[in-house]
Amino acid sequence: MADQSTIVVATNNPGKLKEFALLLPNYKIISQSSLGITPEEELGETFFENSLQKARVANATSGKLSLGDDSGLIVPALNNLPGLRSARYAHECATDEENRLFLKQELEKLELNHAKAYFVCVLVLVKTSADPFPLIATGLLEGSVKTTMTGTNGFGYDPMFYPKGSDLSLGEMGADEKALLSHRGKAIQILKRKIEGFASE
Ligand code: ITT
Repeated sequence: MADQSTIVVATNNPGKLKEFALLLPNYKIISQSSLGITPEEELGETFFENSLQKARVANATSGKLSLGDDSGLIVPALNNLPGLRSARYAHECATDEENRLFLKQELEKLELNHAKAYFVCVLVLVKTSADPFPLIATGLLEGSVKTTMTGTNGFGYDPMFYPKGSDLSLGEMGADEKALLSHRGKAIQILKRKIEGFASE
């Protein structure tokens, strides 16, 4: 039986890793890179497929509970892009800043300075790489993206994203504030309940 108090987070994104350490205080969080696990190309057509693949790859090497996170930003006015391509929107090896500037340009091409948008996070937790019953949790955060960028907190598109009803971008919020309302924060709360339910069965 895998150690239930340690979770290998199958991400190479330091922004995600920090958020998981905050969101899962009762677990020992290990990054896949510290175990020398390298990610595989993301070939799935859904956030779920990619998240499951990440978790399986991490588990195959670590043998520990492994958590995949596939997430992204969806802008309906841009035909739901960047979507699955969020990390690689500007080009294959794009930095967060390049992706933000590319998004700004794509909005400006449509003469928009803001547009409705939402973040999606799909988490998959596996106990073995062939786990027939992975735990799955999804979180959404509705809001809008603006071409003006404010704040330096968080990562990715945070300085451009304004949660519904907020005058602050995610880039202006503290980590605790973002965790309470974010797509990742919501998905983790659901996942925790599933883990607790599973443990008591
Ligand atoms: P891993 O695959 O190693 O986890 P990644 O960054 O490539 O890292 P994804 O394939 O899931 O991860 O791409 C998610 C992208 O979506 C991420 O790089 C950001 O650009 C964006 N994103 C996801 N969650 C975000 C958040 O909370 N705040 C800002 N941008 C976010």
